[in-house]
Amino acid sequence: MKERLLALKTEALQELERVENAQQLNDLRVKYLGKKGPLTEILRGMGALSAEERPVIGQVANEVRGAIEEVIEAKQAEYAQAETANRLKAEMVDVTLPGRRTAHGAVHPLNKVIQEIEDIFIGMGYSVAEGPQVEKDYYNFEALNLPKDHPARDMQDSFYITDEILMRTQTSPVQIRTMEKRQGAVPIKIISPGQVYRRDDDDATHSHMFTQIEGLVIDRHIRMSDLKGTLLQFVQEMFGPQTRIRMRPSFFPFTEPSAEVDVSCMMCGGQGCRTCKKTGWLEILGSGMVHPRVLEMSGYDPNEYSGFAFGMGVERIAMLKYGVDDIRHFYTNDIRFLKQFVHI
Ligand code: 2NM
Repeated sequence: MKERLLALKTEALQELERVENAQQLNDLRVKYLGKKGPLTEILRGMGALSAEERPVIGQVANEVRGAIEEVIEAKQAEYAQAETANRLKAEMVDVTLPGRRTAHGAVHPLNKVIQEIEDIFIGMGYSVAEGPQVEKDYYNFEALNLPKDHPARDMQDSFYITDEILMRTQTSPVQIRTMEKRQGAVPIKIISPGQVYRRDDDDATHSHMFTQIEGLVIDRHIRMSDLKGTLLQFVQEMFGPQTRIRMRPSFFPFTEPSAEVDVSCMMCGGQGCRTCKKTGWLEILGSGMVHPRVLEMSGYDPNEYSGFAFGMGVERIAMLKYGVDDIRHFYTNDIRFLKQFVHI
């Protein structure tokens, strides 16, 4: 029996020498050490041995098993290592390779200017209010002291949806809605940015849709100097601390008195250049003290409260700021135009 065991060991080790892969190795493990293998069979037959022989043969059998196991385990480790090495090689990543650039969007120049203006007014305690672009005639005209027969309400000038509903022509209806909602409470300090619509033929300086920001302040004792100080603070934050303003008398149905506000040209500092047509001034704002009838219609007693309001075109400011020569660039979405603002 000892001879059989030693022969088995020699045979197994010889066969293991010739093994070429993990599969073959496993097959040999099953063949020699498995439940149906010769070693198991020999051990099972040990019951027939004498008490003297049993431990001797048992020891030899264990040695044979141990020798075969040792070779199998060594080879298994070898194959496992080789497999790991192969996988690492196959999955190797060169972390020093430059990455692929992904295309990414950017904030539209008009939205950049809106955000900048919002930040300035938020810094002065204002809130941002928004409202519908499809608006009732009442909020867009009637409540702004533009009665039915007013020339500015010409059907030719606005996009009407029905007799009573139109695309808003300013963002002032947002301010009327705010006054209504606040039911006479003060203070109101809001700005309202958004798209507005007018029936115009598009050209380099006109668009049937454009962007406006209007502001409204209502409280007790609000006067023209508050308007002037607010707008001076705004333009100095927007265009630089050396910026000056001048106010010229004007007319709007919803403000009295009304004023057109010019800023000293940010291109030449007021010296006169192409941008300001040699005048040193640029017209960028309309403004005034809220008309008593406007206050009254929206629930504010004009004997107790007063307010100022102003409005500006965002495209015009963006065109001045970025040197854009055609308003239509803002809407045609030519990627070559938009890309110029990615880093600004
Ligand atoms: C402007 C110019 C002057 C204005 C007035 C109002 C309201 F609702 F209070 F009556 N909101 N905005 C206003 C005043 C707008 O835009 C050129």
